[in-house]
Amino acid sequence: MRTRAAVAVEAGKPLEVMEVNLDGPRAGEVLVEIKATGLCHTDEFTRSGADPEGIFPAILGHEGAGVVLEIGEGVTTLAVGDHVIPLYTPECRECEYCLNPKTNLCQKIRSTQGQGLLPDGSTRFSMLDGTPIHHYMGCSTFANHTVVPEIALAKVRKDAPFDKICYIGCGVTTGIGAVINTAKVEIGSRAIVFGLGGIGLNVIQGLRLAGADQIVGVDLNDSKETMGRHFGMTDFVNPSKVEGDLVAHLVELTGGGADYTFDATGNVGVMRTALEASHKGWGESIIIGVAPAGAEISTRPFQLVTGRSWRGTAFGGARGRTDVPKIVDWYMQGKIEIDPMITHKLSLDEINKGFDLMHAGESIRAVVEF
Ligand code: NAD
Ligand code: AHE
Ligand code: ZN
Ligand code: ZN
Repeated sequence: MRTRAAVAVEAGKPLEVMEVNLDGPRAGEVLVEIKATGLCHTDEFTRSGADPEGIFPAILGHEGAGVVLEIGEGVTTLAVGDHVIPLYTPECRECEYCLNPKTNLCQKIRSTQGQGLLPDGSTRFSMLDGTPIHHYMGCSTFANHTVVPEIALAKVRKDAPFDKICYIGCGVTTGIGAVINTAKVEIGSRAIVFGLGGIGLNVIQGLRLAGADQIVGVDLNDSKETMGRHFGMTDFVNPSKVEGDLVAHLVELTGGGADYTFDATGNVGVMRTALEASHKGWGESIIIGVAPAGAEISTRPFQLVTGRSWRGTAFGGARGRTDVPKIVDWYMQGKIEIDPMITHKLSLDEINKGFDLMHAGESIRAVVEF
C-alpha cells in the first residue's frame, strides 16, 4: 500500500513529508493505522544526528496510538479493530530479560530494532523509487500507517482519545514510571527534577502520586514554572539566577540533599549536578535524559563512596504490554493528567514546526493528528 510519512532523509535536515510504499505485515507483525503521535526530544536527538544509532533515511516517531488494520500470520493476541500503542520497549514475556523481574528491557528484537529493521532483518517502508527506508525504535509513528511486531503493541481500551494516549507511548510512562518503577519513591520523600519538559513534568506528577513532600523543579526556562506547579512542584529553581554553587543551593533547599533526583535534560553536566545534589548516605539519582554520541558522565568517586548512587531508566522501567493499558486506565479515571501537557496540535505537513516549538521551549508536547 501507499501511505504518507515524514521521512528523515539525512541527519540534521528537516523531515520531508511524502508518499511512501508500505509492505503488508509478515508473520508475527501487525499493520497499524496511526491516529496520533507525539514529538519526543529523542526524535529530535536522532533527527539532529546526535544518536550513535541514527540511520537514514528513516521514519522516526515512537509516541503513537492507532488501530489494527491487518494481522500477519501467527498473530494471536491482537485482532483487526483493536486500539494499540506501539512500544519501543517490547514485552515478549519469554526472553531472559522479560523473565527477570529486575528489568523491563526485553531483548527479543533489540538488535534489529537498533539497525532500523523489523525482526526478520528487512524493512517494510520504501520510497516510491524503491529506496528502502528504515524503521525507528521499532515504531515509526511519523507515518499514517506502520508495521510493528505483535510483541511491541499494547492493546488499550477503545474509549480513550488517541490524541492524548499517544503520549503514554513514551513521555507519560517514562516520567511516572521513573518514579514508581525505578526509584520506587516513598511517601514523604524530597526530590529534585532537572528539566521541566515533556518528561520532567511527568516525573513531577509521578512524585505527587507517590506522596513526595518536596518536589523541586530546575529549568533554565522560567516559563516552565507555572506548568510545574500545576503538576505538584513545590519549589522552582532557575540555575542561571542562582548566585554561587548550584549544588550547594539545592542541598540547602532540600535540607541536606534530595532523597531522589531525576535528570530529564540529557545534559551530562546536569547529570553530575543531579547526583551531587542527592543526599549523602542514601540519595539516588535517576538518569532519564539521553546524551549525544561521545558524551560521558563524571563525578568524584567519593560521591558514590559516601552513599549516593546513580541509576538509569528506559521507558520508566515499564513492561509495556502489561503496564501501558493500566496507565491508559489511570488517565481515563482522572488519576493522572495529560491534556494540559499537549500544548500544540499539528497536521503531518506541519511536523517540522513541532521541532521548532521544542527548540524555542514553547511546547511541552506537540501532537500530530492524522
Ligand atoms: P524537552 O525538550 O521537552 O524538555 C527538556 C527540558 O530541559 C526543557 O524544559 C529545557 O528547558 C530543560 N533544560 C535543558 N537544558 C537544561 C539545563 N542545563 N538545566 C536545566 N534545564 C534544562 O525534552 P523531553 O521530551 O522532556 O526529553 C527530555 C530528555 O529525556 C531527552 O534527553 C530525551 O531524549 C530523554 N528521554 C529519555 C527516555 C528514556 O526512556 N530514558 C524517554 C523519553 C525521553
Ligand atoms: N540510541 C541511543 C540511545 C537512545 C535511548 O537511550 N533510548 C531510550 C529510550 S528514549 C525514548 O524517548 C531507550 O529505551 N534505551 C534503551 C535501549 O535499549 O535503547 C544511543 O545512545 O545509542
Ligand atoms: Zn521518547
Ligand atoms: Zn522479552
